[in-house]
Amino acid sequence: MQQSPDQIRRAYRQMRLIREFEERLHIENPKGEIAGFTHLYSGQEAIAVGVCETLGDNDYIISTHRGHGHCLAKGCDPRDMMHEIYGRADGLCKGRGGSMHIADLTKGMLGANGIVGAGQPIAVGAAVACKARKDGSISVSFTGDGASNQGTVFEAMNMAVVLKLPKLFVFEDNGYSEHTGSSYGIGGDLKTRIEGFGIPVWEADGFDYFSVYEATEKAGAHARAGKGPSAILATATRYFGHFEGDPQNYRAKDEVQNFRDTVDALKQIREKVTGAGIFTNEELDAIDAEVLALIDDCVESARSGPTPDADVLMSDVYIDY
Ligand SMILES: Cc1ncc(C[n+]2csc(CCOP(=O)(O)OP(=O)(O)O)c2C)c(N)n1
Ligand SMILES: [Mg+2]
Repeated sequence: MQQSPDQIRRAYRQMRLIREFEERLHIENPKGEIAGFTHLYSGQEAIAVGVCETLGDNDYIISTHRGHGHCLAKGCDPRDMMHEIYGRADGLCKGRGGSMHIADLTKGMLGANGIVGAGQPIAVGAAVACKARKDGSISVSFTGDGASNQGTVFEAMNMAVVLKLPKLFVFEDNGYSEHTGSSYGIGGDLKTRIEGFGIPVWEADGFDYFSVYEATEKAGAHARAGKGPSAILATATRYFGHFEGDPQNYRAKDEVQNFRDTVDALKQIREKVTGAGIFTNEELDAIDAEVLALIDDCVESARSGPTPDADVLMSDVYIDY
C-alpha cells in the first residue's frame, strides 16, 4: 500500500458514498417518485473509484447506462445528482436527463449514456482534444461486458490505435449483459480481443480498490506517455438486478450474498487498512455515519425540489454559438 492515509481515506469515502447512494435508491425506487429506468452500480465501486482516483481535473471520463458510480467517483456532487435522478429543476442537468444522462463538464464527466457502446466514440473525440492540448491528459471510457460486443467499441479501439490517442478503455465484466451471462455472450477471450487491436491490457480484480488503482496507474501512464491507447479489464458483479425491478430469475439464489460475504469491495478495503494499522474500525465507522447522513439530506431535499417548467423542454438540446 503506497498510498497516503489521506488518499486511502478519500477512496474509502468515495466507495462508501457510491454504495450508500445506490442502496438508498434501491429503497426509494419502488415508491414511484423516480421516473425512468434506474441501473445500480453497487458491487462495482472499486472499479470506478480505483480508476478515477488516478485521474486529474483535466482528464475526461464517459460512462454507461449504469453511471452513478462513475459520476460520483469523478467528483459530481451527490446532492445535485440525486436532484437530477428525481427530475428536479436544480438537478445537475436541470432535471431533464435523469439517471441515465447525468453529465458534468466542469468535472470532465462527459455523460452517462442509455445507448450501449455509444460512449466510446465520444471518448475517442475527447482523446483527440487531449492529444491536441498536449497537457498529458487522457480520456477514459467505461464499457460493460455486453457493450464490448458492440461495433462502436471496435471502431473506437481501432481509431484510438490508428491516431495513437491518449485513451484508456476500461472494461467492466460484471458477469451479465442484461440477463445473458458474459461467459456465454462474449465469443473467445476479451483480453485477447482487445490485444488484437494492438492495445495493451492490464487486468484487475474489480472488487479490490488497490488492484484497480495500480493497474490504472500503469495503463494511464502508457496512454499519457504518448504510446497510444491502453485498457483495463476488471471483473466484479452487480449486487442488484440489471434495472430496478428486474426479478433476476437467471441468478442463483445465494449468488449475490456470497459475493457480499466474501469479496465485497468495502469489506476488503476495510480489512486491509485496519489490518495494516492505517485506520481503526471506529474511524471508518465515522466516515460511514457521515455519508449516511449526507444521503439522507440528498434524498430529503430531492423529494421536495421543484420540477422544471415545460417551456425549458427544448432548451440545451443543441449548443448555442
Ligand atoms: C445499442 C443498444 N442495444 C441494446 C440496448 C439495451 N441494453 C441496455 S443495457 C444492456 C446490457 C449492457 O450490458 P453491459 O454492457 O454488460 O453493462 P451492464 O448492464 O452489465 O452494466 C442492453 C442490451 C441499449 N440500451 N442500446
Ligand atoms: Mg455487464
